[in-house]
Amino acid sequence: MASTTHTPLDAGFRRHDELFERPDRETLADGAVLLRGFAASETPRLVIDLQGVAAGSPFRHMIVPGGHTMSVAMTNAGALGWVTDRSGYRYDPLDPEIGRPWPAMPESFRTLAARAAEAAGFPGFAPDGCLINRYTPGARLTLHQDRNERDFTQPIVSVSLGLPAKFLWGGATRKDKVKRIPLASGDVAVWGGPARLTFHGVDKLAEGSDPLTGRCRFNLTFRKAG
Ligand code: MD6
Ligand code: FE
Repeated sequence: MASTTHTPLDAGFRRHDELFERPDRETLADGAVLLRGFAASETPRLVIDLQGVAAGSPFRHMIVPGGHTMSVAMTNAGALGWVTDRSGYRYDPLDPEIGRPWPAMPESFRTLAARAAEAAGFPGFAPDGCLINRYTPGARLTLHQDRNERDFTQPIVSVSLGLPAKFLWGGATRKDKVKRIPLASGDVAVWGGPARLTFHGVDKLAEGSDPLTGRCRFNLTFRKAG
């Protein structure tokens, strides 16, 4: 007959499970989770579809309101694209470079974003925009909040493709201590709820070459912007 008595050994294992999370799911904060390798099997399809998007709306280095040119090149897919110029940040239904709507969001993007959000506890995520970032060695993204979206109840889903990066994960204010979290190709971060306005960024990309993307890291961030 099975015993429910906890021996010291059982207690030891249970304690281990509580202290060390599964390596494929790391909680960054309340509302923010890193799903390691969640998109790993889909990275070739995602990169092909991303190149299709960039064929319609090419990557470009946008200008921030202060006048500096970003080291990260960007484009967008879906109904609303995130843009910055001297006048500020906004979501725009048109690609200002070509005066036409952004390319449609690929089905592979949409379904991955919804699956990842659901796995993170945000069912029914229906993104209307995907910002695509392209980093080459030396490029970085300074600490910022994503707050141009209308509805902060909806999470952001972020997919890493290609070269690894160090994600900078801060707190609710710019002064909070910043953690450095390694991100690999196929990793997916989801954050929302109490973590939705966390300050974050990407450290200067190290030199390297990836079999899928070459000397490049791509990041897809899915948003419900409108
Ligand atoms: C990047 N990501 O990983 C930049 N923003 O290249 C972001 O700025 C970001 O990963 C909001 C939510 C998730 C992110
Ligand atoms: Fe961001």
